[in-house]
Amino acid sequence: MGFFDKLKNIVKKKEQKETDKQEIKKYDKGLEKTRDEFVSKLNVLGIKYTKVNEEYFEELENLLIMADIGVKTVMDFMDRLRKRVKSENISDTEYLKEVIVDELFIIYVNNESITSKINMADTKPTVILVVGVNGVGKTTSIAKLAYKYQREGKKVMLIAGDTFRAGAVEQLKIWADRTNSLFYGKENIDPAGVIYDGLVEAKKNAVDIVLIDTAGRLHNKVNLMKELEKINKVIGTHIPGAPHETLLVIDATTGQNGIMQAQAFKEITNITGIVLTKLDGTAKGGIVLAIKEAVNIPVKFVGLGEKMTDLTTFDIENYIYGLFKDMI
Ligand SMILES: Nc1nc2c(ncn2[C@@H]2O[C@H](COP(=O)(O)OP(=O)(O)O)[C@@H](O)[C@H]2O)c(=O)[nH]1
Ligand SMILES: [Mg+2]
Repeated sequence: MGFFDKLKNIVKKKEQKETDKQEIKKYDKGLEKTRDEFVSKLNVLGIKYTKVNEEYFEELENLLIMADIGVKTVMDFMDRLRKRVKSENISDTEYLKEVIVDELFIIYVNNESITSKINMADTKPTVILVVGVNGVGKTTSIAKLAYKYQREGKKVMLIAGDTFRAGAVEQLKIWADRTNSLFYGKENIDPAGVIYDGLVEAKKNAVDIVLIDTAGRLHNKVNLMKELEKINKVIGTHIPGAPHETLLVIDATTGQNGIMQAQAFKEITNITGIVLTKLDGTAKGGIVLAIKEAVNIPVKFVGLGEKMTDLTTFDIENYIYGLFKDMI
């Protein structure tokens, strides 16, 4: 049984459980733009060519590249698709759509252990460092994570490591209040010092999860590397084994630029997961697959809107469902 058939069963099951149903809805809504663009074009292609031929393949290839899936991934995908068409003697483009869904899933899973799980510390607090360039959605994602953990009954603390940008500390403070989280932050002083003091407070208050916001605007790579090294050292000295996660935030609407950021950050620090924001704002939701291709770091969370509830653990089944629900 291919993934397409499995997906049908999965969706049927998920529609019966209220919490799962809500999750599917988020993906459904958040991927609307991508779906409208990609799936409607795929349908048009199926009407234009009822039989699979070379022109069909070429148009399909363009379509995938336009969805920001990543050139190498698209090439591999097309190779595999051509082979399958040949070996299984597929000629019907309607049926081929199912095979496409199947193969896109295989790309992502591709004999890697994909885990969206957050590495929780054995002894609290769990420290999550959040990095990324300006405007990608770091602070918003921290707020959304705080809200999520808070609802799970955890004691959360936010530390403002973006100390030099006007208003950044205050912005995080507001989110801390809204999410009932503890807060530590001071303006215009060395971030590593603020983080150190924040961690002391976190331990004193028996906090479960510490989320650390950072600045995204250091003039060059060497500076950024030094800054992150210093921050990591402070965290690790104070809490052995921490940070337990370093999440890189990428704005899905920035396409190739976002991929380049992921590559650059991977070189300067140990990124353990990606938060892909603003998927709702792009028709190029294929970037999830491109990131996998470019850096092979798991996408752990996706932002599917601006509300606090709009950040969700990345789930490949829900994602594929969101893209192809009209076909299921
Ligand atoms: N539509 C949408 N907007 C988002 C999402 N995540 C963040 N934003 C918006 O992106 C803008 C910048 O976010 P901010 O957290 O301040 O970015 P930072 O500079 O990285 O801390 C804000 O207007 C957010 O509301 C998302 O998943 N979807
Ligand atoms: Mg910020």
